[in-house]
Amino acid sequence: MRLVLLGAPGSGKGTQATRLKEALRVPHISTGDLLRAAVAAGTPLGQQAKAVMERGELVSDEIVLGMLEERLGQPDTRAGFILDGYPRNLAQANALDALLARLGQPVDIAVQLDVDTELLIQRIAGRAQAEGRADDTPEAVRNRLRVYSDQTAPVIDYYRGRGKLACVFGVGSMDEVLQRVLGAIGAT
Ligand code: B4P
Repeated sequence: MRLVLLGAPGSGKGTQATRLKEALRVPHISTGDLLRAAVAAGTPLGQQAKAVMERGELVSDEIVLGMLEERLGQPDTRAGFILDGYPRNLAQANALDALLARLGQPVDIAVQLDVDTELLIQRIAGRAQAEGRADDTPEAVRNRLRVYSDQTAPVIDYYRGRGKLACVFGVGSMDEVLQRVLGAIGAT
């Protein structure tokens, strides 16, 4: 199963991907995690990405695609994967299709986690207290939500237009949402 998880910041993509990888037995690839690891390791790429992420903006398409291409080249992705946080704009959606066509591994389905904005803000505020992530400050969160509605929301129509979109209500316990996602992708 090759699955793309779409949703606003705080919608539960990372949370559900962690659970889905157990259920589907395929790796979870999060571009946010890959970028945070590069920042923590202080690589040249991480140094470039750090300030951009802290402002809540998108890291350049070129950097993220390079990282993703390297990850998708690893053998554990042959059985499938869960892509979390990519694509985040239409250019990334097109680049992903081209990359996966080259690999002969097209996306099977994109799942959109639908959560109200007020609840997104509450969830991220909860995580800010618990984890202190550098881009969970109120200003960065406002920016991330703006970037999402301007640049990432059109990606939902991209997959809808290709008949590959499933919308899932993302409010409820984490296990309830997981069951809905599994139902939507026919994996129950
Ligand atoms: P990400 O790491 O993708 O962060 P995110 O959008 O905030 O989602 P995340 O997965 O962390 O949160 P989740 O919804 O699971 O991106 C961070 C930054 O990296 C971006 O702003 C950008 O700068 C850069 N980046 C990443 N990918 C990029 C790309 N492709 N191109 C360019 N730049 C890129 O969870 C949020 C909180 O909600 C958690 O605390 C969780 O516990 C809670 N929660 C989840 N489900 C819940 C539920 N059902 N009930 C209650 N709480 C729940």
